[in-house]
Amino acid sequence: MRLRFTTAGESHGKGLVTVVEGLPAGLPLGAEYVNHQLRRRMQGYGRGARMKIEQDAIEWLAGVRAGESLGSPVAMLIVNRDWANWEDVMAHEGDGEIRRRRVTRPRPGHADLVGVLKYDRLDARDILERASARETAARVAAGALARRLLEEFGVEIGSHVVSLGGIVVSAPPRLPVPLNESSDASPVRVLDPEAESEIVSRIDEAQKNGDTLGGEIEVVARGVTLGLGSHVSWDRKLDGRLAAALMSIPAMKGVEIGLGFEAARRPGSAVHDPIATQEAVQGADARAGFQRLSNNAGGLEGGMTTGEPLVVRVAMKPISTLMSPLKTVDLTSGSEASAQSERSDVTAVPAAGVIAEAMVALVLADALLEKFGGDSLEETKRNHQAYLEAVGRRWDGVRDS
Ligand code: EPS
Repeated sequence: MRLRFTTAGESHGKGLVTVVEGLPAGLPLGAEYVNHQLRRRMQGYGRGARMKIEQDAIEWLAGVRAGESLGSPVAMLIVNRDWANWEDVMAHEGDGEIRRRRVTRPRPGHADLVGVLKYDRLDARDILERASARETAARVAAGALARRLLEEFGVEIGSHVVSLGGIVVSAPPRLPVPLNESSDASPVRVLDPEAESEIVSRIDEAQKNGDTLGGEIEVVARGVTLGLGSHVSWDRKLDGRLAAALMSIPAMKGVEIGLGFEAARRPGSAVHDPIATQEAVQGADARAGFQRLSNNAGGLEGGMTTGEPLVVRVAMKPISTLMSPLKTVDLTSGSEASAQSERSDVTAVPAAGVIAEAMVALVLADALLEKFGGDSLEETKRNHQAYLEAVGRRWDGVRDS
C-alpha cells in the first residue's frame, strides 16, 4: 500500500485524529479544502441534533508547511464540540467505575452486544463510542487529501443518492458534470425533484414512527487514468480494493460495480462493452485511441481501470438506533428489555455519499501512487505523463503499420 491512513477518536471524546501517510511532497493543501468536504458530510435531511452542535473543521498537526505537503505523515485533528457535554462521562482518568450514561440494553444491529462480549466490557458505551459513524468525519478529512492529489491528475469524484427508504430515484441517463454541484443542491442528494419530495415525506414519516431508513448511493469518478490496479493477483485487483473500502463504512451491506448484480441476470452480449476506435465515436473522451460504446463495466476490467468513468454503488442499512426500540436483553439483569435509544439520525444516506467518495478517493490515490510512485508531486506527474505518452504512441504504431 502506497497511501495509508488511520483514525483515532470516540464519538463523544475530545476529538478525531487522522494520519495519512504516503502523499508526495509539494501537494498544495489548505484547511478550507478539507473543511468543505467535512461540511458536506454534515448535511442531509434526516440527520439528528448532533450536527447542530458540531462545526467540523480540521487543525493541521503535522506534515504540512507553507501550504504544501512535506512528504511526511500528515496529521489532522477534528475537535468534537460535544465533548464539553461529555467530559465527565468520557473522562480519560478515573477509577474504572462508570457512573453516568451507561448503555446496558444493546441495540440490535449495532456493535453493542458482540462488542461487550468480545472486549469484556460491562458498558456498551465502551463499544459504541468507536463504532459510531462519527469516525467517518476523520475518513472524509483523509479522503480530502486523496481527492486533492487526484485533482492534479484530472480526476473528479462525485456521488448521488439512487434510492432512499425504498423510493427509487430516476436519475438522468447522462449525469451532470461536475456531479456534486447538482446533487449537493438537493437536501437528500438526489437528481430527481419528484423523488426528492417523496423521500423527504418518507423521512418525516419514519421520524414520527421512531424508525430509520437506509438507501443506495452511486459514486462516479471521471478522468481516472487507464491501468490503475492489476489483474495479476487477488489483492491488487481494484474491484476488490474498492469493495473492501466501501464495505468498511459503518452500515454498508453491499457494493455493486457498473451494472453490478444486474450483470448476472443478462447474457454476455447485453453486458460487455464493445470497443471502438476513437474515430468511431466523434468528439467522445477517448482513452489511448480506444473507446467503449457503453460502460456497463463501470470503468473496471480485469481489476484495472479502463479510463471510462468509474461507477460504484453502495447499499446502506437503516441506522440501528431506533426511537421505537426493538426487543433486547438487559446486560445487568439478564431480563427482557427495550433497546437503548440514544440521540441519532433518521437517515444518514445523503452523508454516506460523501463518505463513500472519500473512500473511493483514498483507494484511487493509493493505486495512482502505486503505479506512478514519486517522492514529489512533480516526479509523480512526470511519471504519469511518460506513461500516457507511451500508451498513446502504441496506438500510433498500430495506425501507421
Ligand atoms: C455522527 C454522530 C453521532 C450520530 C451518528 C453519526 O452523534 P450522536 O451519537 O452524538 O448523536 O449522530 O452516529 C450513528 C449513526 C451511530 O450509529 O452511531 C456523525 O458525526 O456522523
